[in-house]
Amino acid sequence: MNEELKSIKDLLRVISESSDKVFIVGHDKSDLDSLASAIGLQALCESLGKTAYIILDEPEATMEPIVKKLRDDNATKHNIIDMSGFELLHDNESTLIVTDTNKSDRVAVKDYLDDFSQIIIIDHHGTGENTIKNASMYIPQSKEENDQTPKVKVSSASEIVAQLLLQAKVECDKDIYTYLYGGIYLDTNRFDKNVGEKTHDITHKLCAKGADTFAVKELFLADFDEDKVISDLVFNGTVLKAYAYDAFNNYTIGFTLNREKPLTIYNREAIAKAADRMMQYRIEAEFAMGHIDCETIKVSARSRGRLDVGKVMEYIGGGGNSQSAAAQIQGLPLTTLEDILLVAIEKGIHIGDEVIPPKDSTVISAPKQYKKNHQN
Ligand SMILES: [Mn+2]
Repeated sequence: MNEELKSIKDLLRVISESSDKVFIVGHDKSDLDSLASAIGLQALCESLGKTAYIILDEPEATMEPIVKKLRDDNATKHNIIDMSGFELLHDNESTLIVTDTNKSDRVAVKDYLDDFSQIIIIDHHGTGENTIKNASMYIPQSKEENDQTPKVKVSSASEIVAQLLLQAKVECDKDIYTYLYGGIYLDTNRFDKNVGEKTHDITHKLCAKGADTFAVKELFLADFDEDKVISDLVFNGTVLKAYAYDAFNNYTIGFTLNREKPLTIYNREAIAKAADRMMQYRIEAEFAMGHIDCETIKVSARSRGRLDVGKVMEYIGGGGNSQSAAAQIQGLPLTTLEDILLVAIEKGIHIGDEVIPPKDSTVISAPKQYKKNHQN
């Protein structure tokens, strides 16, 4: 049976009364809210005389840069361990605190849930089928019964943990207030959504305690850098071509690649995001491509669905559906791949079930260099 905790006071009491050894875990694919709330909880547990460990078990390669930075800065200070550390340290007397999720399949310790003497869940997401059983839960519901307008009760796990630290009058490192502010900043999309009555009050108190709002903005600059790479690729490397199929159907297709430095290596995400970005514009379909290592080119294709990009990607050895598809090609220069795609489309593009060759094509927008080499 899950026991529902009604207030911050109840939650604080349950944590105070828990065992001397505590493990704290957030959700997989950790983010700033998940890890910041875990760090705050670790400090709270220590102030209550417990030994508390944070479990963060993610492959280095896919760990978010912000999470990696927080982990590296705090591994020793806040006992951040991975699953091998957990296996050495846990015993049947220990308590587990789950933060920022309530789902059993999203926690690193999913195979050990029966081994804890007690589980406490702190979350701001709705419960469901996979909600961890036999736990004490503090999950402020976002919607009252019979209430048509959902009221935001709490923005984030970080907001709850900030309330806990304030309630318990724990004096922390300023860094912790900064991280918690960052967790709220992330989950409210910079105070744009899910901001509840208490959220402003709590963030005000975090600032009064010394949260460095400037540092939080700095933490988020990593996103800006990634965005710039994508923007550069999109705005400097896109050719827009209009293909006329009949008097009424004129389809504009985007081809995006780094024409100036074709050998530039991108991460896969960046190419997919460039394709997604292009779909904000008035085009029918988009092909974004770039090297993901010296040998391999990745193509991400998107369409509104009228032009079947899945079929086009199959033609070059990839796959997907009519609206979203991809391919990886080896041993081919990037510009040759673009030419192959152009020929494939000139030969006839899949529109629904039919293959229809265009009657005419016009370059409607392109970098100067491209225009010089491809006069119509
Ligand atoms: Mn969250």
